[in-house]
Amino acid sequence: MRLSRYFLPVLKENPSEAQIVSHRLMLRAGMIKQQSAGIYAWLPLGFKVLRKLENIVHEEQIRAGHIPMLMPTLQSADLWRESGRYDGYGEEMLRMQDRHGRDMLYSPTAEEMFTDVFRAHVNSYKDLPLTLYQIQWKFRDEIRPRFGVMRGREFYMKDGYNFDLSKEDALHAYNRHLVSYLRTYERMGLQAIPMRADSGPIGGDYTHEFLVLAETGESEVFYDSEITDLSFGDREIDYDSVEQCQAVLEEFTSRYARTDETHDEALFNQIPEERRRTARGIEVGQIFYFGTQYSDAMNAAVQGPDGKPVQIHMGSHGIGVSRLLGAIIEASHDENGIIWPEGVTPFHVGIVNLKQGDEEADAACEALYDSFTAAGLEPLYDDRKERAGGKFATMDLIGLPWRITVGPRGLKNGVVELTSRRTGESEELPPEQAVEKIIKIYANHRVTGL
Ligand code: 5CA
Repeated sequence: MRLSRYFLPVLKENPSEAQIVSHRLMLRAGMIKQQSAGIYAWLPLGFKVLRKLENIVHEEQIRAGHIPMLMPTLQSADLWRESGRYDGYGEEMLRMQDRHGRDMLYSPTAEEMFTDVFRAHVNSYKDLPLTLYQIQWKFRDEIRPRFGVMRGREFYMKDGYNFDLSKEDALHAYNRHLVSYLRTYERMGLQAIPMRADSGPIGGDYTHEFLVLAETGESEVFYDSEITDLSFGDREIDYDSVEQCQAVLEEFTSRYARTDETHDEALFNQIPEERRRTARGIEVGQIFYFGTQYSDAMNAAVQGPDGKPVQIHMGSHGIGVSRLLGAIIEASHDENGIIWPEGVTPFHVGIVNLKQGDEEADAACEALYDSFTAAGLEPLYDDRKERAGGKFATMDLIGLPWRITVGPRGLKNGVVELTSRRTGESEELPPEQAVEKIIKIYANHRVTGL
């Protein structure tokens, strides 16, 4: 993409309405624009990152054997009356009537609708296990929408639902989700810690929240510091293996890590004092096993081998896809702007032309642009007739992890400058070597975008 032809409405001034750094930087970098309280327009740069996060989630869900589909955002209230949640859900649910006076609602989550699709089409034990999921907009009329996309009213969520024949099978689905979530967050450059949590209006006894540690997080968390040494890394897991998924669950959940809702001071105090940590965290996902609560209420059973009906054990599993943008920025920025992890960056490399209009500089930039594009990478070329200082400031603000600076002086010596956004370190090298280096860096971070 050439910056002169892109739509990147960056703001020079700090917007006064933003209280936390991620919200401020998303507004300043031209990623989002507020349309109503807690409802945002996703401008091209924000939309690009949102799509990359969505694609990572899809890739990891499909790897775990889960099946993507799409539900409508508007649902009939009748389904929710059947499950018994319509009255209890309260003011967070946005309710409306259509022209015939039928009660409708904007989905805050979709247990009922998935259970409804399941009961309409699945009749036999032979069709299980089954996990269906979607990535779709949700609406919760939060009493205090704040911090930009972090607590929105309209937000983008991956929600998945497993259907199993026994508690044992459903707990395997739970463990499988935990493993796939660990992989997902790591690919996004995040450490998200599974913590024992409270199940709230979704219900059920088994639930973990995934939290990214950040001072601006809304949850208070308590954990054993050993947990932050764990990393999933690039291990290959057989998602069908009960033992392998169980082993990962035990590794990542055996140490003390709880949100304030489930915190137990006496247990916490059994950890050696130097390892006890109290901090704040951003909840980027949650997994639940809730048994037969919805399948019973909605008569979703299948026929077992002996012809008798078998109850369905379910769980649901969510990732806050739009919230993740805020969480990543909270975890990765400096005073000049965002620092995108390679796995989610909107463009892979920025090209800054120090002297637009200079024949040699222009030609060198075009050649770099073509090489990256041919290699399947997305460069952002700042080809505007602007001062170098302004170009650097924009690149720093939008946070591309790598920048190549091209100017007549360097070109005389056959070199360009390659700069890391994270460390600020620069090196001079011939353009072909800079290209090679960037291609190598991204070899393990391929995500298709827009
Ligand atoms: N049905 C279950 C799992 S699919 C469910 O709704 N879980 S949830 O309530 O925990 O939401 C899943 C994730 O969505 C949360 O972990 C959080 O990351 C994100 N989320 C929840 N509310 C908001 C909100 N108001 N703004 C942005 N993200 C949100």
